[in-house]
Amino acid sequence: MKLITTAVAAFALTSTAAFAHVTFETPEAAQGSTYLGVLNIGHGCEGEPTLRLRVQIPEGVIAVKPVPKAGWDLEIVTGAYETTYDYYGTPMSEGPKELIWSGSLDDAHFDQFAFRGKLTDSLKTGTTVYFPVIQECANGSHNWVNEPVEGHDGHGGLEPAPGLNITEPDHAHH
Ligand SMILES: [Cu+2]
Repeated sequence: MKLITTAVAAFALTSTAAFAHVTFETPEAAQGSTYLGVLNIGHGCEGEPTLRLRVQIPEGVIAVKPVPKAGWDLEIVTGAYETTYDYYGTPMSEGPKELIWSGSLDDAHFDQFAFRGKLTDSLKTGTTVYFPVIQECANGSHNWVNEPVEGHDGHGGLEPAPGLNITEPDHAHH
């Protein structure tokens, strides 16, 4: 098991089809853009409903705001960033580091959890940024915190973290 120890890992293993896991609806976004991250929750835990979803915000993604969901409690854990970022002229050195939704999602149902955040220039074009997700159920949890492994279905201790590919900044095309 290879735990993600840095927020940004090499842009290499992106072809892993992850239809049943926790994945981003839009798995790529431009450097410097404001990203709407929509997480697909494909299943619960061995048939059990999901009771809590904890989404960790990697370094370099700032000013994050979660989208509230009816029937779910929402908690925002804030903390210091590793550096001070410029947010449209305002220095920003702290903010949301983890988003926690608490409620219930049946294993037979599908749902999405969303947030918006600024992808700073510190996130390099051509890399994949991973958002570790802990999915808690009454009978245990899925820890989507690993780098994807090619050719592995991603269960049994190798649950891949949802990844976001950073593409060229929009102004590069002008
Ligand atoms: Cu899965």
